[in-house]
Amino acid sequence: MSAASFISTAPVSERAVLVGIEWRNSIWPTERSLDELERLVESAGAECVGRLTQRLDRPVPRSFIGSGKVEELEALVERLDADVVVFDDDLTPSQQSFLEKSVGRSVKIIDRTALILDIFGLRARSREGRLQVQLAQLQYLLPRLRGMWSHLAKEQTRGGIGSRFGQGESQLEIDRRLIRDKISSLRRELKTVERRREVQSRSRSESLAFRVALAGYTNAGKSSILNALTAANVESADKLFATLDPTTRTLSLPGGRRLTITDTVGFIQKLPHGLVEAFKSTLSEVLSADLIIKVIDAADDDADRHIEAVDRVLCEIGAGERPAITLYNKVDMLDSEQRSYLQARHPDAVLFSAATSWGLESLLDRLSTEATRSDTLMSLMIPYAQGDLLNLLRTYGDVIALDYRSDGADVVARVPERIVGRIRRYEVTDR
Ligand SMILES: Nc1nc2c(ncn2[C@@H]2O[C@H](COP(=O)(O)OP(=O)(O)OP(=O)(O)O)[C@@H](O)[C@H]2O)c(=O)[nH]1
Ligand SMILES: [Mg+2]
Repeated sequence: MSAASFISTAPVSERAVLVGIEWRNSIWPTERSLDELERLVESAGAECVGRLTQRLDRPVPRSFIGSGKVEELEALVERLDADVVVFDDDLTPSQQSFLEKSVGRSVKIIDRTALILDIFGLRARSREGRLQVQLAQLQYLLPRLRGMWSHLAKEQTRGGIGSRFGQGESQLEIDRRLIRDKISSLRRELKTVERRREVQSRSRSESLAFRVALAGYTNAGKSSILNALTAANVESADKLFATLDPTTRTLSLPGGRRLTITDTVGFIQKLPHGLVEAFKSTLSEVLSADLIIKVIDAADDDADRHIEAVDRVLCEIGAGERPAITLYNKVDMLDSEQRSYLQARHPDAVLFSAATSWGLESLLDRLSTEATRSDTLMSLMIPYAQGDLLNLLRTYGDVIALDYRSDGADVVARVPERIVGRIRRYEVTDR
């Protein structure tokens, strides 16, 4: 039997056609944007079979693309036997339903936002993450119900058996009401979960460790960095939005000082606003960090645009002014000349490779500089009965000199801001 005669049992993946617009003043080349859209489609488990682009000044109100392009799309979908068409820009509900009718053949018409919501739905694991995604999905769906129920509405105006059910309230209205109810109940549930998170996060912010958050473009290697620095064992994968839920781990710097590091959901160009809104509480980990590490994929040609997108989202969540450093990851993919060029262009950035740990020492050095920036140098006399304070200094600060005297430990230490208050009464000022 030849290999070709085996029947594959793998699920057949959906076949997608991508549609992108070359906007007149766009700074991002359409093909690049479509490359990213293709990766999103693959991350959702589908396959790209074709692309269509059009140069436009602004969207056509009724159909988004011109009527000639709609016909072209119809023909392309037919020829390629596609199941779904993905627009790289947001469609209004009426454009979506118009296109769905025009293209016909029960082909789904979706946009980048719907695709991202779908991927988030596939990835959400924690209860909070699932609630956040469900909420964003239903909010997206609500104004789009008309298209889905238009055939039923038609039945009702025609009259006859079945059309009299639910008099005074069309199926569409019933469904809208059900969805609104569901949205309210999700909001309530989310509030409860968020309150619990606030308690946890407050206890973390009261924790004495310096808190670092990894933020950055999706697939830049945030989870890999967490794994390289700590034995976190977080899933890292070559797909977009592999991580949704935040993970926090502790890291001890070479001098012994303890930090916490949090890995979070990635950002992307044209990230749906509703999703940023929905994930605000997850992203609050970034907002409350003492230091944000902005992770950039150094091997990506679009690195500069990624930085812009990351800065935009950080501003949107109110973290634009937080202390931050930039880390170029994946420098194992660059040769030494490219590395030198990158470092010369961004003298303040850290170069690192999570894959090979290249640059680990300078990353740890930099973290140490940042973590000790607000330290106070103190001379202390700590009574032996307060031995735990000495441990506290060793774990969260740096003990520089230690002399055991008869009346206690004579210590010189660099003390982090949040510990100074606890230790001040043992300070010796007359030396
Ligand atoms: N060559 C190379 N590949 C890397 C490096 N760091 C990460 N990768 C790869 O890049 C891909 C994405 O890594 P992740 O750590 O999942 O990226 P992430 O930023 O957490 O991505 P999301 O969670 O999807 O936002 C994976 O295939 C990693 O193996 C690196 O330093 N060098
Ligand atoms: Mg990740």
